[in-house]
Amino acid sequence: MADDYSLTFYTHPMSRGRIARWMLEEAGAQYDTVVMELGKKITDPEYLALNPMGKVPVIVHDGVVVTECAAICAYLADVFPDAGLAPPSSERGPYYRWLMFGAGCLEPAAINQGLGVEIAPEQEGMVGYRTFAATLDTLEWQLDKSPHIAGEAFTAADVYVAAQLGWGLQFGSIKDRPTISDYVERMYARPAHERAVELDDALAATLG
Ligand SMILES: N[C@@H](CCC(=O)N[C@@H](CS)C(=O)NCC(=O)O)C(=O)O
Repeated sequence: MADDYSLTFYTHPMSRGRIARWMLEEAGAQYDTVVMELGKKITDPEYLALNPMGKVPVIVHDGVVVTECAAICAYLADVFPDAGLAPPSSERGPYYRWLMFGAGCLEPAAINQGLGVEIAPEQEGMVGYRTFAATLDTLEWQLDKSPHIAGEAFTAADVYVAAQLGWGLQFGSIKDRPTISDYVERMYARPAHERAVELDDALAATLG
């Protein structure tokens, strides 16, 4: 990636923006941060022109708008190839699989778990993630076989999956799952994660 790019990161430090921040730090990107207000609906027309959902995070890279944390992770891995955060294109099967599992199964499963949504046995066939427990069992099944979610190497899929598992551990919805806690601990020990947490914690402190 040439040095003369523009990259703006719209976020709030107490949001999913933390996932994107971690990924920006892994990629070694230079970026400007714009803090959005959370707690009431974003109505700023300029922001809604970037993301009509009125949600954070958003990145704008040389005029390209990317929303959705999983997409932001994948996009940054592609535009900062020197960081080595995505496998070569011929070997991307497991990478795509687990990144999409993170967005399509883990994210809704974790949110519904937090909201107390119960999946009745007769509903499991319709629910893409089956149940929260099945989703975690499946991640453990993979993590028992490889040190990273998509295999031997760390990738952008680890940022996305580990961040969500980390929140589950933090808020107590994931308990007694040593494979998962060991994985999150290893991912969180990465210097880029530590930098990202420091930056977001400092930002949060300025917001009071
Ligand atoms: N699917 C989005 C979800 C983004 C999201 O829900 N962000 C929350 C903060 S964690 C937000 O902006 N909430 C403000 C609102 O909905 O008004 C992603 O993966 O980035």
